[in-house]
This record gives sequence, structure tokens and C-alpha cells, in this order.
Amino acid sequence: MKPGTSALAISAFIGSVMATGATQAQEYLGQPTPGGIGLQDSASPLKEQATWFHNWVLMPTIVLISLLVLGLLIWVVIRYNKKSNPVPARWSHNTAIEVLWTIVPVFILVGIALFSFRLLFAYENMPEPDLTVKVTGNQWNWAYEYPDQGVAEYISSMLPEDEARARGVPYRLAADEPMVVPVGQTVKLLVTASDVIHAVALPAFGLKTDAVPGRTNETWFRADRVGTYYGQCSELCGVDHAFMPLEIRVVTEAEFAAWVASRGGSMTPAAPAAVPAATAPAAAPTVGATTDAAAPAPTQTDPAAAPAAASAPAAAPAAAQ
Ligand SMILES: [Cu+2]
Repeated sequence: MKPGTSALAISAFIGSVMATGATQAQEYLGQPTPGGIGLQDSASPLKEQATWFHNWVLMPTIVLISLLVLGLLIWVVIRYNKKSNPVPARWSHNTAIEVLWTIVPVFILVGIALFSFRLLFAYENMPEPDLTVKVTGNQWNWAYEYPDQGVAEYISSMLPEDEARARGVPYRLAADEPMVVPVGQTVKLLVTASDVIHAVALPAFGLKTDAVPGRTNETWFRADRVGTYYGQCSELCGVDHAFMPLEIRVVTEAEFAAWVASRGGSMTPAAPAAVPAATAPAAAPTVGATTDAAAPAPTQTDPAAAPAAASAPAAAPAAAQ
């Protein structure tokens, strides 16, 4: 009983410390807070859920178990030391308690798993995306591309120290060319790498997705608030691993449209229709949809890949016979 009530008090204390951290984080939205011990303030629904899982499932469980073990230790030390218990009992094994200390942890883990799966499904079930950004990790910078808006791939590098200080932005987090996205819209990230494994990690949006060469991983976020959010490569990728920050600038829809235009893109992509029009003019009106920007690419790569794939199985049986 005693450990239970003190556990609640300690949980409440941790909660209040985190709340203080959260208010302090307001001025450090999207970046680490000096002296902060909690999670970064969330700016997307996924991070909201991840924070809730951490604060209300993991932390109370950890605190309660730690206090229970501490209580048991103190009890044993006081009650069963040589002075207060000079003649120790001779029995070992107690079936009831052994069954209990096996089954209770199983239930605790199942309880954690239920909440954990809910969070995993939330990450997995991406809503219909409003915008797709292709993110490529390079040694040592990031490349962003907006296929549906016709914004060609551009490189985002860390801002040099003097420039970062001059602009009043955090050095080693700020980038020269950030990723720009509109507020309140679902952004799908297609994450890959060109050389070694990197990882897209941005705490305020709860993002952490590996960027693996030859593979495309997906993740998503929906920024709740306008602002600038910082993250870092989160997979050791070489000597300059610490110098490839991710900066995502969340702007209003009008600002986003202006940014796309400044990049030579368009919010109503017409470019994809021009490619099929050359080969099949009749089909052009039906392929004007926004999602068809990527359509020409697979048709170009498929024929190249198909003969190679077809010849390999054909060669194998021949060799076997
Ligand atoms: Cu990296």
C-alpha cells in the first residue's frame, strides 16, 4: 500500500516536471531545450500518441516496478539481517509465489504490448497523403524532391557556424535549404539513401525511419503548427554523421504554393501529362491525375529489370539438369 501511494506521488512529480519542460519548450519549439529532461514538445498527432504512451504507460510501469523492488530490498535488509533474524528459515521454493512472479510480469508485458501495438498501427495506417516528399540520405547531406509538384531534387546541407550564429538559428541543426511543407496536411515521406544507411529522425513529429540504399521506407506526419522543426540523422553513417541535420519548415498553404513556384514547380502538375501525350495522345486526359507523376518511371525500369530476372531462373534449371 505504501509503495503504491508513493509511486503515485512520484509519477505526479515526474508529470509536473515534464509539464514545466513543456512550457519551457514553447520557445524552443522543434528543437532541444537546454536542461530539458522530457520528450520534445509534440507538433504532430503521431508524436502526441507516442508521448502519451511514454508518460502514461511506460513511466508509471517503470516507477511502480522500481519502487516495488526497492521496497522488497529494504524490507529484506531490515527484517532479515543477522541481528533481527539470527536463526534463518531452512525452506526454499514457494510454488504460489513462483507462479505469481511468472504470471504477473506476463500480464504487465501484455498490457504494454496492447498500447504499443496501437501506436505501431497508428504509424502504419497512413491517412491519404496530401503531399509526397522523397528524402534521400547522402554522405553527408539530405536531398529532397517533390515529385507531384515537379520540384526537382535539391540538396540540404548543414548551415556553417558563422552563418547560423548570424541568423540566430541553432548551429548543427539548421540547414541551408530546409524541407518546406504546408501546415495541417498529411505529408508522406519516401525515405531512401544513396550510399550507406542513414535515418530520418525528427523528435517533434515523432519521426524515426531508416534510410536504406536500394530500399524505400515510408513514414508520415501532419504538422499541427507553423514553425521550424529540427532533427538529425540517427544512424551512424560516417565521419560527418553529426553534421547532416534535417530542418523542416512548416508554412501556410499560400506560402507553400509560393515556395513551390520559386522552385520551378507547380501546385497543379501539368508535366506528367506531357510525357504520355507523346506516345498515346488519347490517353493523356485520363492520366492527368496528380498521382501519375511517378508512372513513367516504373515503365522505364521494369523492362530493364524483367529480362535480367527472367534469365536468372531460366539459367538455374538448365544448370541443374
Ligand atoms: Cu547519416
